[in-house]
Amino acid sequence: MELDEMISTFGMSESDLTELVEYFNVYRMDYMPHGVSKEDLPVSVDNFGALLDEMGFSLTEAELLSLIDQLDPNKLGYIILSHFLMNGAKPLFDKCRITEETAKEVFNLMDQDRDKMVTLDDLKRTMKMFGEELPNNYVREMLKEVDIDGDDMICYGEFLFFTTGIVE
Ligand SMILES: [Ca+2]
Ligand SMILES: [Ca+2]
Repeated sequence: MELDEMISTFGMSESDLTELVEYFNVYRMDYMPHGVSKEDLPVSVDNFGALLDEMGFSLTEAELLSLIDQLDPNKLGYIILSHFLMNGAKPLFDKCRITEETAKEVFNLMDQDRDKMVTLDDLKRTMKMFGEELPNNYVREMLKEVDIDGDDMICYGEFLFFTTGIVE
C-alpha cells in the first residue's frame, strides 16, 4: 500500500505514518516468516515493546501484552505494520503518545522553582506533591537516568529526549 493510500485509510497524519514505517523498518526481522514479505515489515513481538518505547509511547506492561495479544492472536511471534495500522495504531497514537507539548507541561510541573532546570530538590518536591515519598538515592537514580551531560540537573532538552526521543 502506498503512503497516500495509508493516510486516507487510517486517518493518521503523514508524519506519524512515516515515522511508524521508519521504526518498523529499523526493527524489522532479518528472517522472513513463511508467507511474509520484506514489505510487510514484520517485527518480532519481543521487540515490539522496545519499538513503541523508542517512539515515545508510554504503555504499561499489561497494556503492551494485551496489545500484542490483539495484534498476534495466533501467536505467530511477529506483528506486521498493516495489521498494526488496522488494529489500533491510530487510537494508540491519540492516547499514549507523549507529545512535545505534554513533555513541556510535565517538565514545567516538575521544575518547581521555575529556573528551567529540574534538580534533585525539584524532583523530591514533585514526588511529595503526588504523595510519593521515595528514598533520596532512588530519586537520584531517576535523575541520573535522564541527565545526559552529568551536571546533576535535567534541562528541557534532556527531558524531551528521554520522554519522546526528540532531539531539541
Ligand atoms: Ca528547578
Ligand atoms: Ca543535565
